[in-house]
Amino acid sequence: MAEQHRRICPFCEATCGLLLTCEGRTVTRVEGDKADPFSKGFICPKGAALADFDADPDRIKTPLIREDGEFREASWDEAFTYIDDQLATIKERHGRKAIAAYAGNPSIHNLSLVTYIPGLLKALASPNLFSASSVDQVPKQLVAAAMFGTGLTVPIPDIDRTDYMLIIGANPLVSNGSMMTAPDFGGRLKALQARGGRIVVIDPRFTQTAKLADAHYTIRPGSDAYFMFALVHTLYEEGLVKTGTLAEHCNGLDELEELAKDYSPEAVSERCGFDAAVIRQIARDIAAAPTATVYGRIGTCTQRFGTLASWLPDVIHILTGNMDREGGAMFTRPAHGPGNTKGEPGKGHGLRTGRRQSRVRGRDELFGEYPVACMAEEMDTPGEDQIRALITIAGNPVLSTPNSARLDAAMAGLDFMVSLDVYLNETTRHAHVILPGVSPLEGSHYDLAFSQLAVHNYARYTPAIFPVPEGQLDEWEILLRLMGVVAGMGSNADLKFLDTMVMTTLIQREVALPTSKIFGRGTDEILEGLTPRVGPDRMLDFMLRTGPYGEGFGADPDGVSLNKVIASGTGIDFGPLQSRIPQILRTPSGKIEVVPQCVAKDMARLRAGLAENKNGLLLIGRRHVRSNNSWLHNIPMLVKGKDRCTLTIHPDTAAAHGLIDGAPAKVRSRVGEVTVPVEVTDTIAPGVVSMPHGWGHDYSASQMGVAEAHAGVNSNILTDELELDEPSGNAVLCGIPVTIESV
Ligand SMILES: Nc1nc2c(c(=O)[nH]1)N[C@H]1C(S)=C(S)[C@@H](COP(=O)(O)OP(=O)(O)OC[C@H]3O[C@@H](n4cnc5c(=O)[nH]c(N)nc54)[C@H](O)[C@@H]3O)O[C@H]1N2
Ligand SMILES: Nc1nc2c(c(=O)[nH]1)N[C@H]1C(S)=C(S)[C@@H](COP(=O)(O)OP(=O)(O)OC[C@H]3O[C@@H](n4cnc5c(=O)[nH]c(N)nc54)[C@H](O)[C@@H]3O)O[C@H]1N2
Ligand code: SF4
Ligand SMILES: [Mo]
Repeated sequence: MAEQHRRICPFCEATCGLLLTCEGRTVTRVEGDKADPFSKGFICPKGAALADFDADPDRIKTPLIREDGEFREASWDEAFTYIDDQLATIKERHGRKAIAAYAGNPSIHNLSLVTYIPGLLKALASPNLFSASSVDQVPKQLVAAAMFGTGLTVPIPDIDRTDYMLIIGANPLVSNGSMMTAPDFGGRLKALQARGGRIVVIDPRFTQTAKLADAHYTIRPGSDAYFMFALVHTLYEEGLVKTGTLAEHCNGLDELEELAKDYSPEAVSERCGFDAAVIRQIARDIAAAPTATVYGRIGTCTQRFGTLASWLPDVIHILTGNMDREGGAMFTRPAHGPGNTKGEPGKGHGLRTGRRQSRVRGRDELFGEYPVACMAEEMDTPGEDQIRALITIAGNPVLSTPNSARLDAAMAGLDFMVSLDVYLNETTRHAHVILPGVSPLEGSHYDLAFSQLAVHNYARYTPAIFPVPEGQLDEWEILLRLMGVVAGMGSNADLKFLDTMVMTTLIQREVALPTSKIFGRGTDEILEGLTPRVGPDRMLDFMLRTGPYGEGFGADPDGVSLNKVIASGTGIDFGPLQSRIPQILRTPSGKIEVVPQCVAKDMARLRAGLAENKNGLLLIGRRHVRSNNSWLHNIPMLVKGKDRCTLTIHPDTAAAHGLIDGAPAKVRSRVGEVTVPVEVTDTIAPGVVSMPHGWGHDYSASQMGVAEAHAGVNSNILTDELELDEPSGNAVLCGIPVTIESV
């Protein structure tokens, strides 16, 4: 008999509510859940493919051990005994620093992973931690931490109430939004226009978002910081600055005018490929709009001036009175109680970075990690503390990080590698042991990260639809077992004991906080209050009950708990975003640091770059509505149709290089070369070429039949591991200098 189940989509940051029709263990239909108060029935092609992903016969379900270049199925005990043996030997011979870890993007979309990875990494006690953050959003987090005090205090464009939205380096109609959780982004943009608002898009490509916008302007890749400084310059020069009452909460406001002095629209026009008069007009429009917001994403983060280009939108918010007010940029107040709701309101220890440096390049640690662009050199440069073993969790760095040919070779040289993943792919083929993750439908779901980046305050939860299959382990159990291994407790530590230990640590920290709802209470009493739950659901319940709306284990009977969220059905609505400054601040000064050090220190580099790079071809990326980074290319309905892994190029640029539509071209950068079919289109600016990332499924030994048949080319063979956004260490993936010739 058919049954219907709700499930929050795990595939992207929009967190849409889906409705699944199931017959037995089979999902027969996936649709948008109209009853979901946040996503209201929205669904995209990826969400619709959830059933196909669940049923994908290539998804791995048993531990795999590589022997003589071939993978064979193994029992869990055999797999963990092998892992324990290898890691213990490496640690004994080379020390804890020799074992590294990389966590990929789906780690954040998966409740088991997001709650249990921290414990594993702590037990690993290695400085060599990496993640997809440093090919993504780390500049935004650096700026948030430096200005407001924590890395997730990210101002969120108040899309549902704003009158003007400047979208720069983002294509939310395709990506469905990122670092800003807003299901049906397109519908929200149309509603913005319908209430008389205006949308302006700045992108080297004429994207789907640009098509919907009221105006679109192209920009030279990597020059967004100059453009936005020119907006700031104009605001000052034309007397348009109106900070209002926020000024009393700001440190360093008066430095801004001086910093922007040299970047008049006329001074940056050529560098940006942007008409100075248009820049002035945009500044005036932002200042004149009743409310306005600036939203930047991958195009402004994964570029040379990623930190500055992620900071400037907030400067514009502050200078135009749009920071922390309705219709501007605001702060979410999520129910699970992240750092900016803990401790004394309005003050904290702020950003701490540089507690250690990477061995080869001497890069500072940031948020406990080194830039992933440094990972290969830490593996292939001999010496003390060289990385010899790697644990990957839900990551595919061979396709997603810069100079992937070097990383691919470095991984092949590791003494040992273990991967927790759902596919045998370009990265996991290097593993000696692959541990299989479960289907998303076999675990419960709550978005810890995205509920703190959402445009509305919600708590939404969906339970597991199917049980974890007989003989498989849930991912949190796998992580606990790995934790036991790296903590020296052997291959088969008592998971119940470890789980209680992890939970107890969280409780102990909370009851010691004088501002906590459960300050001074007994750990055992709280632990008892969480029974009979275990695993991620227990942790989630604890977070919700001690969070800002929480019932505090009896302290506030009207407050929330996981039971209450479950009882609500589609989730609890805590209302639209509200002003939260100064309570949300966690800087030592108790103020917004308007010009933080990470920004001030990078101004000289910005100045030096003003004269550079006016000609020459620059490579950028792009996304497609039927892709998800590197890992949904094995789903037939998502790869059907014409080849999407092409090099798009403007007709004039193509003609100048003797390239014709459909023919292959050779693209070269400092680090590599690829051959890729050309797609001539006037939807891209002259002098810029674009290739999507996440393709190149033609590595031998991977096991994804559909993806291999639609292999495409790995664009990260061209991106350069030495090119970083200096302050954050984020990789530069947009604006890579390349040369092109026809083949
Ligand atoms: N050139 C270029 N490169 C880029 C980008 C770009 O724009 N241009 N974008 C960057 C960005 S924003 C990101 S986020 C990174 C992504 O970088 P990664 O996170 O390294 O790569 P993904 O392609 O997301 O791969 C995710 C992996 O997780 C596995 N997986 C999926 N679901 C689960 C699960 O539930 N459990 C487990 N255990 N495994 C799972 C998949 O099989 C896959 O191996 O790529 C970056 N790379
Ligand atoms: N369908 C789909 N959705 C996704 C993903 C996916 O792979 N497919 N990935 C998810 C992930 S992990 C993330 S992080 C988000 C990313 O979300 P978005 O940032 O919205 O995604 P992109 O489509 O990469 O948009 C970046 C835009 O920046 C432009 N650009 C490139 N260089 C520059 C520049 O120098 N300046 C300016 N102004 N623009 C530039 C590109 O042309 C592109 O249109 O998407 C998420 N959603
Ligand atoms: S927009 Fe994102 S969350 Fe919504 S259905 Fe598509 S992939 Fe899933
Ligand atoms: Mo990302």
